[in-house]
Amino acid sequence: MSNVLLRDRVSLDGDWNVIVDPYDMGYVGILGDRTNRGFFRDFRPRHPGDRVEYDFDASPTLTVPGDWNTQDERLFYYEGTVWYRRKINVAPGWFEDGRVFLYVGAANHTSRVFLDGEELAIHVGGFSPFAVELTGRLDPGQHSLVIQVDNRREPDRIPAMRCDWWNFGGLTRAVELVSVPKIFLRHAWVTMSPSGAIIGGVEIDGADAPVELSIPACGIDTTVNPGERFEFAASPERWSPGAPVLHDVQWSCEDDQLIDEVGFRTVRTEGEKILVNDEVTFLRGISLHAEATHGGRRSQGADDASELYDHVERLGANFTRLAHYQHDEHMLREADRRGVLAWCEMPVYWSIAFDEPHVLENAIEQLDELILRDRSRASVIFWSIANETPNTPERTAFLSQLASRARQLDDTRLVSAALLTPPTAATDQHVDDPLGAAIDTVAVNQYLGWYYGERSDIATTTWSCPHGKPIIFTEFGAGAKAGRHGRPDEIWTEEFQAAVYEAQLVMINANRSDLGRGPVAGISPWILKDFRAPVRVLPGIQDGYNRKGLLSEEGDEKLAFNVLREFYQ
Ligand code: GCB
Repeated sequence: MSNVLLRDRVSLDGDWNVIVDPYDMGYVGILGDRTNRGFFRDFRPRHPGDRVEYDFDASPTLTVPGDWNTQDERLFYYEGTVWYRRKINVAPGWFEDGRVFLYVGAANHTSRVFLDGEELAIHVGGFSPFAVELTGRLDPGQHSLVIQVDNRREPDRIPAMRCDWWNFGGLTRAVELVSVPKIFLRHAWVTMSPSGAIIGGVEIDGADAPVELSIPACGIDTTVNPGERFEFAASPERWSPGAPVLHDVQWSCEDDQLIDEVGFRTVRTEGEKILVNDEVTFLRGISLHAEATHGGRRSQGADDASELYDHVERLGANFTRLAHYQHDEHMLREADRRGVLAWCEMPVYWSIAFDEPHVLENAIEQLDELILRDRSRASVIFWSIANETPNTPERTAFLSQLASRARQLDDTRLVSAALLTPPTAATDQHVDDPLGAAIDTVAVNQYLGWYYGERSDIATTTWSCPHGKPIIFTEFGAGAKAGRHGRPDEIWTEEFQAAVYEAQLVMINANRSDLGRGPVAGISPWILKDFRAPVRVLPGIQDGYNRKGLLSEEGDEKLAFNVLREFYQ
């Protein structure tokens, strides 16, 4: 279900009792089969001789939402299963007439949901939301809700065995009960097509019934048919980067009603340019991980989103790359309110099992969960299907299918993927990846002046691709430890990082498509803030952090922050 933030909800956030279960014995028995006496039964001894070898009531707690790694030192590097248990006390009268769903904002990576001992659902994917219907199961009284969360890295998961970020485990986003009427609006979305029409769709659950749609700013007050795409001509005041205008959109169907705030803007490409509201727009971006501005923990919720976008605004960016997975819905709503464009991304990162049909199936599920949730957000202009994947026929076939699926669900936005450039020092960089044919913009992660190439050559480097499409530098950058100073040729100093930015920005200016100088239509340097990554081991410098942030992990600005800020101003 989508539009959950617009609905009546009962929060299940707070302390949950947890059992850490590295061998998964709360689910499987000694011979590897599913046990019937697993932790999900939430048993308590009924008499002194009763053999129950676990006890949620006496077990420690973790705060939900939150990663487990930064809440308990012993779980810092933990990858495995943790069982979460929360009692739900249902008062008489609750949920009597309508339906009720459990909604989990994100649980990394695979989770199973149990209510009163019964297994109800499994969800695969660590960053996208899911709903489980509990209608008829929450009579007045006390209930046991158990969620098994397992963040192991596995070859057939997405992402798979390796990535350059912390594998935060747990119920990392809000967990809520959502009540809706018997017949309800399961999905309802509206946006603006590239030609400026108001388009959208609606799906209802429970019965077939007409849906009323009212958007006063568009002069729309009409009935729309569930399951069909609608399209209306209208000219509302536009949402645009830096000038975010949101309009009331009201949906009603039988007893259900949703009131959303939606912005309308167009986005399209023309040759090597990107046009927003038919104006050629250079993307002044910045990349972000979902990590809070303080404490090196997973970010979640409206407050973290607002703090992250405060920094984005101070930088003067008009675009954010939300890497490398689906971020919290609050991030996109914040971007809508602030007038900042956004790139949403799938966790198809580096090498995954591109030849496994069930992996493609899961990628499609995860993509659906992202697009169905965020299709009405004006800020979102890109669905990105992958980051730095190997150029093989299996990869290209897999990602071409994801690109088609994205367009099937939403053909109003651009589809892209961040590609690997061959790590060469050449000053005429040619990005030739067959995936370029299947996507609307060719996004390139390039590390000239850091992983390869002389800094002195950066400024004169030129870029091309065989597809005649806009190129976006979705990454460039250099590492620096905040507070470390020295000469610009001394690695890890703020001066070194600032000098790489200066050279890159000269080159970027000389290749900008909005100025008619080349194919580069935008940038989102890597990255706003230092972020945790277990692969970053250099003592005294990295200490478990990727140091390419413009801000330290505590939000202190490095010199490069101002270099980019001045460029954006
Ligand atoms: C990349 C990856 C990103 C890494 C970054 C780095 O190309 O896309 O996830 O964190 O480089 O710092 O090396």
